[in-house]
Amino acid sequence: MYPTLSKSLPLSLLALASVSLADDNAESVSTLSFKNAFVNSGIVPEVIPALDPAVSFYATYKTEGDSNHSELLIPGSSLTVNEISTLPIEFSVENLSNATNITAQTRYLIYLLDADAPARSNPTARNLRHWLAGNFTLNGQNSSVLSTAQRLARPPNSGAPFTNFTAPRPDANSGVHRYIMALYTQPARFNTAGFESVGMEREVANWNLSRWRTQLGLGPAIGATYFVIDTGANGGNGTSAPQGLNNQGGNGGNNNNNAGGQGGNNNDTSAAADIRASSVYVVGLTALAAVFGGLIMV
Ligand SMILES: *[C@@H]1O[C@H](CO)[C@@H](O)[C@H](O)[C@H]1NC(C)=O
Ligand SMILES: *[C@@H]1O[C@H](CO)[C@@H](O)[C@H](O)[C@H]1NC(C)=O
Ligand SMILES: *[C@@H]1O[C@H](CO)[C@@H](O)[C@H](O)[C@H]1NC(C)=O
Ligand SMILES: *[C@@H]1O[C@H](CO)[C@@H](O)[C@H](O)[C@H]1NC(C)=O
Ligand SMILES: *[C@@H]1O[C@H](CO)[C@@H](O)[C@H](O)[C@H]1NC(C)=O
Ligand SMILES: *[C@@H]1O[C@H](CO)[C@@H](O)[C@H](O)[C@H]1NC(C)=O
Ligand SMILES: *[C@@H]1O[C@H](CO)[C@@H](O)[C@H](O)[C@H]1NC(C)=O
Ligand SMILES: *[C@@H]1O[C@H](CO)[C@@H](O)[C@H](O)[C@H]1NC(C)=O
Ligand SMILES: *[C@@H]1O[C@H](CO)[C@@H](O)[C@H](O)[C@H]1NC(C)=O
Ligand SMILES: CC(=O)N[C@H]1CO[C@H](CO)[C@@H](O)[C@@H]1O
Repeated sequence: MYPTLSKSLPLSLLALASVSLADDNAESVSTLSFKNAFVNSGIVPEVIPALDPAVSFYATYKTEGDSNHSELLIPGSSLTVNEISTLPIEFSVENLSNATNITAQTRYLIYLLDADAPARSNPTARNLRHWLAGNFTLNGQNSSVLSTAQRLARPPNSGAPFTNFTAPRPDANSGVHRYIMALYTQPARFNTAGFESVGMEREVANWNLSRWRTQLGLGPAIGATYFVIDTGANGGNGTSAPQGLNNQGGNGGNNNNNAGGQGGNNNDTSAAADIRASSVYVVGLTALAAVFGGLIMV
C-alpha cells in the first residue's frame, strides 16, 4: 500500500490542487487493489477470465454540478450519465515500468465497454463497445489530479478512433452497469495501420474480447479500471452497492459521486441499448471532437 497523498503531499501542493479545483482526495491505488476490485465486482470471472494488472490505470472526469471539479476515476467509482457524456478528460498510469517490453516509444490502446448491456440481469449485448482507440503514448505530463501518474494521450495525426465514443445512456431500471476501460500495449503493426487491417469488424454489440485479442495479437491488458452507473432495480442487482474498492476500506472517500437518478429519461428498450438514437450518436461525436481536441492540445 502506498501512503495516501493527503498525508504525503506538502501543503503547498494541496493548496495548488484546490485552486485548480482538482480532486484533492486523489490517492494512488495499488495494482493489487485493482485486481481485487475486479474480483469483488464479479467482472472477474463473469466478463473477463482474469486480470493481473502490471500498472495502475486511471481516468479523470469532471463531476456533475461543479463542472470545474476534476475527479480521479478509480475501480468502482459511481458516475452519472452526465459525468460520462464525454470521454474522460485524461488517462494516466503508475508503475508503467512494471509492464514488460515497454519503451518510451511504446503505443497503447484503450477501450470502453458496457459489460451489462442492455441490462444487468440479461446482458444479451455483452460486451457493448462504446469506444476503442489506439496510438496513445506518454505525453510527458503527469495527471492533473494524481501527480505521480503519467499521462497518456493520442498525438495529432493518430487517425480516428476505431470506434468513436458513444456516451453511455443505459435504460432506467436496468440495474448497475459495469463499464470497463482497459489498457493494452499496441503491437507495432498498428502504428501504421488500423485494427480493420487484421479484419476487426465495426459491430459494437457482443464484442468477444478473447477472440479480439487473438485477432489483434494482443497480450493481456496491462491495466484496467471500471466505473458503474446505477439505473435502479433489476433482478436484485440494481440496488446493491457497487462492489469496488469501497468494500475494501481505505478508499471509499474517492467514490463520493451520487449514484441514482441518472438514466431516468432514457426508456428505450431496444437490444442495441446505448447506441441507438442517431441524435445520441451525434452528441457523442460532438463530444468526441471536443474531448479529442483537448487531448491533442495538452
Ligand atoms: C507488477 O506486475 C505484476 C503482474 O505483471 C503484478 O503481479 C505485480 O503486483 C506488479 N507490481 C507492482 C508493484 O505493481
Ligand atoms: C469553470 O470553467 C468554465 C469554462 O470551462 C469557466 O468559464 C469558468 O470561469 C470556470 N469557473 C471557475 C470558478 O473557475
Ligand atoms: C448479481 O450479480 C452477481 C455478481 O455480479 C451475479 O453473480 C448474479 O448472477 C447477479 N444476479 C442477478 C439476478 O442478476
Ligand atoms: C511525474 O510522474 C513520474 C512517475 O511517477 C515521477 O517520477 C515524476 O516525479 C512526476 N513529476 C512531477 C512533476 O510530479
Ligand atoms: C469517427 O469520427 C471521425 C471524425 O468525426 C470520422 O471521420 C470517422 O469516420 C468516424 N468513424 C466511424 C467508424 O464512424
Ligand atoms: C516487444 O515489442 C516490440 C515492439 O512492439 C515487438 O516487436 C516485440 O515482438 C515485443 N517482444 C515481446 C517479447 O513481446
Ligand atoms: C496510428 O496512427 C497512424 C498514423 O500515424 C495510422 O496510420 C494508424 O492507423 C493508427 N493506428 C491505430 C490503431 O489507430
Ligand atoms: C469468444 O471467442 C472464443 C474464441 O473464439 C470462443 O471460444 C468463445 O466461446 C467466445 N465467447 C462467446 C461468449 O461467444
Ligand atoms: C418505460 O416505458 C414503459 C412502457 O412504455 C412504461 O410502462 C414505463 O413507465 C417507462 N419507464 C420510464 C422510466 O419512463
Ligand atoms: C514497484 C513500483 O514501481 N512501485 C511504485 C508504484 O507507483 C507509486 C506511485 O508513483 C510508487 O510510490 C511506487 O513506488
